Amino acid sequence: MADYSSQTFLNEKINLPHTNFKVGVVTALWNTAITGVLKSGAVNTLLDAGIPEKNITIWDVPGSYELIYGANKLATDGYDAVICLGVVIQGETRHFDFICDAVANGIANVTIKHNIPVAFGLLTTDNQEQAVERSGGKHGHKGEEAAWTVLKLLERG
Ligand code: RBF
Repeated sequence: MADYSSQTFLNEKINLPHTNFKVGVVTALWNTAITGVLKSGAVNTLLDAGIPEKNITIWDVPGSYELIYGANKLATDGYDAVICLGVVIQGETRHFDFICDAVANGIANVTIKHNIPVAFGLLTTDNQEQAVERSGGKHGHKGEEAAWTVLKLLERG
């Protein structure tokens, strides 16, 4: 039976028209042990694609909710793409839903308003284990995948 869970396209090589793109990597500090891994994966993927280090801005914001501000600020400052990374873990209260909804909608607004790729690299999990599995574990590396996503869109120039 076909394995519909494996996103093999993520291994496709990216051929950028040039490597002058300025890319922002905005990372939330909450659950920093995991968001740090997402960030390293994203930055390494950009470097592997030929984006020079000087063109990559790394900005750590307090929580995932602030990813919206970070992305909007960098987009306003003329960045070609922004990668947003965060981990929201389900707690006992309804904050999880409010934060996840706000970030999803906020980032969507930034990508539409500024017409640049903005990656939604937000893990929204029931527990820490699920987040670990998605940051280089058995469910892939969502930091690398978020970077691949913006590169794939920048490929068009
Ligand atoms: N930020 C995250 O990135 N991940 C979380 O799991 C998370 N949980 C939160 C739970 C509560 C109850 C609150 C008040 C905030 C949480 N935040 C979390 C922080 C949030 O993204 C934001 O930084 C703050 O609400 C300040 O605007």
